[in-house]
Amino acid sequence: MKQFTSVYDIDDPASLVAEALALKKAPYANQALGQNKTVILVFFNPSLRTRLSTELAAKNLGCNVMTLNVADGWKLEFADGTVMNGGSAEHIREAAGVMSQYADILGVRSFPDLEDKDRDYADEVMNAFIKHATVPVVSLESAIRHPLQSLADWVTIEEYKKRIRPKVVLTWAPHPRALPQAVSNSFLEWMQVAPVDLVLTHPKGYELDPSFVKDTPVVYDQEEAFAGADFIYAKNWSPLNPYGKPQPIAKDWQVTAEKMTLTDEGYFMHCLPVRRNVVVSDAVLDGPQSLVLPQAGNRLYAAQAVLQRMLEKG
Ligand code: AN0
Ligand code: CP
Repeated sequence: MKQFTSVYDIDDPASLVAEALALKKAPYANQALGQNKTVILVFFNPSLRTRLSTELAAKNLGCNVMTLNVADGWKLEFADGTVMNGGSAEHIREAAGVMSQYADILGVRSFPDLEDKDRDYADEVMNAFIKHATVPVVSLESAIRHPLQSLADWVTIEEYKKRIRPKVVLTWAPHPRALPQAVSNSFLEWMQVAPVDLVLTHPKGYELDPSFVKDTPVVYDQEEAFAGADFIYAKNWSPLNPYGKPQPIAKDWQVTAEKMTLTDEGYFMHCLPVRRNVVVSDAVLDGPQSLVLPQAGNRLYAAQAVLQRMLEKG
């Protein structure tokens, strides 16, 4: 596996889910695989879960792991053919080429700037690393996707589902800041190929990109969407139009205990970090229906399954 950036990099995503669940039972079974192998994780943006779970996943496989948190001082140039007489000190061609000599696998996190949709959706940073690195690249969340999160989400749904084909609802929820669409885009992509009935609900004006929504049913009435659901997956995202500019929106899209009663004793999911009593009420988050901690726990086995495949088939 040369890259892990979306569900389309995987021929058999259900098998990858099974591999993650197998690793959960025996996380140290493949420690010889990573012997004398090095994983470098580059973070252009902050992280709690992705950084720690991916580091631990690499260590569980016996790898060395080094994390580079990019501070403002390291200005990388991504465009080709530029005259570098401005603020950028180093080009991705050299940076990726150098890091590839120290690493067997490179992981990269890079958020969108939420100013220019075309530029963000070109996923420049992730694609530049893939182009110029000579080792496999894992997305640790790009401008438009968060595949390790979605894989962990699928693993969690697999563990907790009470019927063969559960109803899974992705709902928009309020947030005080403009957030990326990456988690939601990816969740749609992975759930579209998972054995679930997927429904998307959001206020008018928060439509996601059609290339990600595809034929997923969109319901503008949140309570109608929640009816009979097995899993409620909440996430805020900023609008595509006007791009990255949150609109004043009634806070009545918060997920509450009352709304959860519309589901079929459904579970609550969120990728974290979550704003309490903005995105979701304390009663839901602290109640028995909340899966946010097991979901974050599964980030470890999702990352480990992906790294394992890269080490085996890289
Ligand atoms: C980020 C986002 O929405 O993409 C990271 C989520 C995993 N969220 C925040 O920055 C709050
Ligand atoms: N869910 C997630 O990716 O969290 P971090 O931003 O803390 O890595």
